[in-house]
Formats: sequence, structure tokens, C-alpha cells
Amino acid sequence: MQEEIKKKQLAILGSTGSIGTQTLEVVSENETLFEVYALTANNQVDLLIEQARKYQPEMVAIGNEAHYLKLKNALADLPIKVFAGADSIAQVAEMQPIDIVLTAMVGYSGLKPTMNAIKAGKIIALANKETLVVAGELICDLAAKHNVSILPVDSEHSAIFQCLAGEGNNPIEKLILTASGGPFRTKTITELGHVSSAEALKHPNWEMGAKITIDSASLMNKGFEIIEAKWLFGVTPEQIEVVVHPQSIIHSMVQFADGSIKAQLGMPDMKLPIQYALTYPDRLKTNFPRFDFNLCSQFTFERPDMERFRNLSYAYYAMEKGGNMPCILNAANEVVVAEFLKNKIGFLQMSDIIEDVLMKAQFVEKPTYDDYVKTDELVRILTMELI
Ligand code: MN3
Repeated sequence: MQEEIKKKQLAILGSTGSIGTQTLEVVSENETLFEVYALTANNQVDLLIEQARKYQPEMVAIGNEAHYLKLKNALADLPIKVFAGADSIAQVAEMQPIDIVLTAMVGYSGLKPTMNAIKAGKIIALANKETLVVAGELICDLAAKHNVSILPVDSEHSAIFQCLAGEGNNPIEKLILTASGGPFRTKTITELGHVSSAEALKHPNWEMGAKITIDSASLMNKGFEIIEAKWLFGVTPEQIEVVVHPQSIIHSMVQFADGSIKAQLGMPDMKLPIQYALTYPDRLKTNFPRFDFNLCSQFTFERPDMERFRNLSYAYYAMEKGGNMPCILNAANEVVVAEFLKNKIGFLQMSDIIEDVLMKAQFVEKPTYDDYVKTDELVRILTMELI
């Protein structure tokens, strides 16, 4: 008799976003390996209903409580438990049968559920980089204490993680994160003063949600990624370099103590890093499009311009300063991005306001969880006042 392999039980937090929907595609392609135990979303109730009917999880949760009745009624004929509210999302993440929690929520909201999942001993497939930006030290301490692995889903960090496979304790000299440069890479500072949110939403290589697409255009995303890399790989700020590589084929690199550089390459497709995190340390066959060297005759590299894209320098500053400074940076950024998307402020103003907030917000050198909560709350108010 053939022994049945126990399917891995997944919780997908943020299942209706870009990473969430692609994770479900990966699940569909590997039905013998994975089962969806829980799905959560913040606002997109119709898509959550559709996903719940298709994947039949044990439970679903919607962040925005206004959608509770609609969700409950739409799934009334199925044995699916339905919850609502931000707290319920954090509670879903700790349910006993879950093996892996994939965190694909947007921004600061991912912090609490990720902490709960770690405390409950779940493997974390981390797509919500803001969690590590806001509270990297706390999350890493918690993960060490509960002996939990945090597997990167972010393509750059997945690339580094793949380069480190099999390297044991070989010393890293530096991490080289690649950046596409975003849609405004070649724009002058004068031109950047006039770009619209609609233009910023057109990323040349990656299809992503609105928030991260704006962050990519302003290089804040890369700024967050250097902080994310510091925590995931335990390196110092001086060991993290950013290089602009507009083709987005090299996803990132590791330079070792002997000078050797390893890179991970592939088509820009998030399903690959998602699948690698879910199946690690195994690699499964896929039919994703393959990179063809004959169709891409050159790879180019540039230094990131921190005069035009100041957010990257603010991220280096916040990373070096430590404490709650990255949390301040994140909260200010969440507010300015929301205002930019509403066309209330211009592209360059986002950086002006962030700089102002970094100078004015209350610095805490050794923050506790409560300090992070307080910082996030106060900085949002301060940022709105400065707008
Ligand atoms: Mn990335």
C-alpha cells in the first residue's frame, strides 16, 4: 500500500493581493503537496469569497468588519468558519494544524499576525517585508526563541537565500541587492517633480500591488529590502550594496570572503520565490517561462542615484541608526504613499515629508513591542500634520 504524504497546511495572510493570488496558483499546481487551511484578506471580499469556494479552507477572515455579513452569507452552504477584524487575522495565524504561514499583507498590519504565528511555532514564508523593517530585532529574537524558520519570499532575498544554500558558515563579504530602478530610473529631478501616481503605477518588469509599486518607483522598496536583508542574513549595513540592473534577471548576489560572487537568475516571476519558500529545501519542476540568453543580449548595471531617489539614503540612515527609526520610516512612508496615490502630494514631496518626519519623530533606542505600536500611531499623526 502506498503511504500517503501528509499535505502541508497553509495559511495565506493577504490572499487577495498579488502575492496571495500567485501563492494560490502555486498551490493549484501542487495539489498533492499543499492544502489551504486559512485565507485572510483586508477588503477584497468578493475575491476572498471566490477563493474560499474554490480552495475550501477550514477558515477565512476579513480585516474590514463591514464585510463580515456578506462573507458569512456567501459561504453559508459550506463548512467554512468565518471571522472578521484585524485581531481575528492574528488569531487565525496560530491555529494548530497550520504548518506554514505565508504573510503577504500590506505594511505594518503584518506585524502582529507574524508575531503570533512565530509564537505558535509556524514556519514563516515572509512576503510582508515591512514586518522586518518595523521590528526586525524583535521578530528575529522571537524566531530564535521559538526555533522558527523565516523563509524569504521577496525575490532579492530568495535569491540571496538560494546563493547561500550549501555554503554552511562560509563568511559573507557582502550582499548585492539588485534593483530594477523602477519606471523613473532615467527621469531628471525636474521631471520627477511632475510625475503622476498613474505613471508611478506602471512598473517596467514586475506586476505588483499599488503600495509596493509606488515604493519601487521611489526606491523606498529597495530601502526596505536592505533593512530586510540585514535581519534575514545577519549582516552589517556596510555589507549591503544596491546595484541597479534594469533587466531584472539577476535577482541578487552574494560575495563571499574569497571574492567569489554567486548570483541567482531567472525570469521576473514571483511564483518561483513563492514556490521555493513553500517547498524549501526541495526544488520542484515548474512550467514557468524560462530565461533565454539569446533574447537578452546584455545585462547592464548602474549605481543607484540617491540624490534623485533620496528614500534609499533615508533607509540606510534608519538602518544604521536602528531602534525605532526604521519603524518611523515605514509609518511615514505608508502615509505619504497613500496621499500620493490620492494625488494629494507630489512624488518628490514624499521624500521631503519623510525626511522631516525622521528628524522630528521621537527616537527610541531599545524599543519594545508597545514602543513600536506607539511609534507607528504617533508617526502617522505627525506625518499628516506635516503634509
Ligand atoms: Mn523585492
